[in-house]
Amino acid sequence: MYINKNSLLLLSAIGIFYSCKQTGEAQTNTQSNSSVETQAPNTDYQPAFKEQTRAPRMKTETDLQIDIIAKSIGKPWGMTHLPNGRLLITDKNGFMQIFTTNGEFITKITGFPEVDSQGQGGLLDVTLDPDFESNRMIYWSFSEPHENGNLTSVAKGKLAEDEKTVENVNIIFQATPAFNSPLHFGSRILFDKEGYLFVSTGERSDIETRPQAQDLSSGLGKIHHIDKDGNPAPGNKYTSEDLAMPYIYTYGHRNVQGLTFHPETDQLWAAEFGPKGGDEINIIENGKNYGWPIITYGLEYSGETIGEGITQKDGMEQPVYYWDPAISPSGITFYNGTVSEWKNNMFLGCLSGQHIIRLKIKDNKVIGEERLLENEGERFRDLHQGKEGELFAITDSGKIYRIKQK
Ligand SMILES: [Ca+2]
Repeated sequence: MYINKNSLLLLSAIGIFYSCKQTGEAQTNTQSNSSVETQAPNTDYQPAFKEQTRAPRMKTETDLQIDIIAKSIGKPWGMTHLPNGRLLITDKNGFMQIFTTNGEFITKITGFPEVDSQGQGGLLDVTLDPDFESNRMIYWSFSEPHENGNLTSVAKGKLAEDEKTVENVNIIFQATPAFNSPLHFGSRILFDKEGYLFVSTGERSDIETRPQAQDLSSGLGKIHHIDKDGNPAPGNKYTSEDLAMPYIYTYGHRNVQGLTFHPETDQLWAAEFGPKGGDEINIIENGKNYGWPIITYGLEYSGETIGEGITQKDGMEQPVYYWDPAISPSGITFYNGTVSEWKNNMFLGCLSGQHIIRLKIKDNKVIGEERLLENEGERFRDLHQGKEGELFAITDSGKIYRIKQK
């Protein structure tokens, strides 16, 4: 049969009309099939709103140059960059190292207080004083040995001129009580624009300490807000008159290992590990309760429900986004470097997921998800945007990746 151009148009119009009649359930399936996640969830919990999980798959169009710039550097956990652009990277075993942005080793820094590096503990995150160029002060979080076990602590010290030691070390904060566990230290630290420090802690992954995430007299399972000497930041909602720890900014967290500010809105965003499913990202606002362990989209590792097995409750915040199965988000960062299609996207380093997640966010909702470096077989521990707009990643196997536009 001879088909002219008009008939083709007519046929495609019929096709479009026909496919429109197939909407409803079929289209919902198509949408969920377009997610990067192809495995079934562990639960039949329903999201509180449709953009809360399994966003549509997306793909970076920009040509990327991805290099492993260093290998076998130790057990890196946190990183930042010095004013000259070089990378300052912690090592779980209790020291830090400096590398160039090409991965060349410059120096090892020692002189830190003793750390308990068993399990998830050790020398963890690092950040620079906002006035580093004049005072050379650095701040770090670590699991501190204690007669009752260990706890998440924050210390500060001056980076010596020769960059080989820290001087005048002071422990400024301890997330009490101490507990004997190698797990869930939280431990990202981040300065806000006013010069106050946010510190995340975990609930120590034990049935005994887990309820303390909801307890305002405990430092566990919180995001704290403190000044450079470890005093409560002004404006914290809970005071010691409320029988609360006055350092607490938010509560109801399981184990927050990701903290970052949105480059345009200045909102604080956090990522935390769920149990079996239920990893979350949240927008962090003063005084709010993020629900753990009362509400969660995850299960016990045994498959049992957690508590009453509920996902929503009045007075408790819903995550902006969650994952089931778990991908285990550690360090996170928003991107505002040279890759223009990545502007204001969130990147998350994933441990069990063994990839880097890129999320496109619009009006505080996730509208696209991409998995990067998913064939590397690496546990990505922290991400950091370098001075020249490169994205750096460190892995539990001791590699430094550098990702930039070709
Ligand atoms: Ca939550």
